[in-house]
Amino acid sequence: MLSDQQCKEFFERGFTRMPGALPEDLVATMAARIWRALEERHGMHRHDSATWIAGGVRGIGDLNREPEFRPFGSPDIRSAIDHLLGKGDWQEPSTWGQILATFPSEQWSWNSLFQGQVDVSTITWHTDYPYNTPPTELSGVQMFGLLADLEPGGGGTLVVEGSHRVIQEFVLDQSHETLQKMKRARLALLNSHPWFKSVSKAVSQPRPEPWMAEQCAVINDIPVAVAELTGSACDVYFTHPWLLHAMSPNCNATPRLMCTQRIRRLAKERQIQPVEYEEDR
Ligand SMILES: O=C(O)CCC(=O)C(=O)O
Repeated sequence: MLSDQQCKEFFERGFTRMPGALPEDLVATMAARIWRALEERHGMHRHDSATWIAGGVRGIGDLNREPEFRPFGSPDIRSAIDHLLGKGDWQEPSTWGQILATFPSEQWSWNSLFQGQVDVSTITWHTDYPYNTPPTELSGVQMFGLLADLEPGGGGTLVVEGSHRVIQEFVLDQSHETLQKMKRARLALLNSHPWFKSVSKAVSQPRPEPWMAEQCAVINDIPVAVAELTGSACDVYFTHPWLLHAMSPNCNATPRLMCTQRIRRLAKERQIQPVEYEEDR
């Protein structure tokens, strides 16, 4: 269950943090399973940073099918989802906890990571939910769970606070054709205001914080700002389905271990189209 303040934050800022939402033993088990896979598949050892491969880890996307990850859907998490979407009004996911892991590198700056690893020249702001759902209705909720402590600059997911409210207005003026395709709608959104264009450019600074502190604006009377999901192991962020977010480089010394889970609201008499999780980009 979320507090009134957390609900207010969720709807105003587009995200709220539930500290200590996951049991410590569960997080320890999940993290141990990830490390076992990293060792088996990539030769990366938990206590030997010389074996770590910098950047986002690929090839562990199947882990969430394993039993260690199922308890991510714990009673506390379920009760918070019930609170936001309504009990019995959301679809039980087939798996829980998609892994997000990014490793540090001393040599790579924020800028070079973006250019070399994440994307050619841009920060790819996106949502994981389509844009053709009724703007007044919450079509789902996305969660980001921390499986290790996460300091600023350490690869935590970047979000654009307030962007869900901009999107709620944006979709009202768009054609059915534009909204039908996630990529088309996303690009139309990012081209709809100069600020979105400016925060999509690669960043030529060694660390993200100075850049991030300046990235704020007011779009159609809605305050927007770039923020980073940080916190302690076991914390869970609940985010609005239309909160823009993006991967970020890890400029710290410790690996970023998180997992995400998308929950979709059950369709109410054809109003909500099935959620496309994979954007057609
Ligand atoms: O790795 C990240 O932090 C980004 C995650 C993301 O973009 C997503 O789950 O859609």
